[in-house]
Amino acid sequence: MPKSRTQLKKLPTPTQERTVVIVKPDGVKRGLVGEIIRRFEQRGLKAVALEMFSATKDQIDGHYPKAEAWITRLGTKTLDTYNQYKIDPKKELGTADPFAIGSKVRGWLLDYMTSGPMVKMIVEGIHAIDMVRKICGHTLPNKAEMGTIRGDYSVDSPAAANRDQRGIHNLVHASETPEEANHEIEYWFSPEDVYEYKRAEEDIMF
Ligand code: IDP
Ligand code: MG
Repeated sequence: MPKSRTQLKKLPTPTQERTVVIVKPDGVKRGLVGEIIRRFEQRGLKAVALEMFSATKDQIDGHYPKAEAWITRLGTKTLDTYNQYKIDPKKELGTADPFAIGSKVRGWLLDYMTSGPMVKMIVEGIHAIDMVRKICGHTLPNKAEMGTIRGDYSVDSPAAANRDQRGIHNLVHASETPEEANHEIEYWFSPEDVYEYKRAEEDIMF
């Protein structure tokens, strides 16, 4: 017998995802927690876990990937910006090796992410991982489009941050891939932190 439309509607869509958003210390200290959460909610994405916390360096060390490819990519992003603005990485950082630069940046990140309280949340919705990244905007505030959180509220760049030997202040963290999202959900939340509920619009939107 064919399934009724009602039954089909109850099946979860294959693109329903959960992702992790963390309002970083600069976002909390600038009073942007509400504004940041609002942007996800207004898009139709749902907060299913939410908490203020402060992290230790060890915890942040376990949060960010340790794979060589990830660290090299972090350094490559910096080198791209240096090329664009004709900054000599050797003069600025003592090396032009992307892995060495990525390792430095990763270290600065531990300081940044432990410099004050943060707010962590799990955001759920259709294509949540990519949608949340889009709402956050480009990693580097100097490249982030207007209309995104980073584009509307931050102005930092690798050139400025690296000179001060600190992480780029870009207000939010958001998981980049399904693997990162799964790791971060397991890492920062227990099953009892997560709530299931229906938003009023769900019947109309889907
Ligand atoms: P993402 O946060 O957009 O996923 P990633 O490349 O994963 O970006 O980098 C993690 C964090 O490291 C960034 O959000 C930013 O705070 C910081 N960061 C990235 N590149 C640099 C840099 O060149 N200098 C200082 N900090 C950086
Ligand atoms: Mg990332």
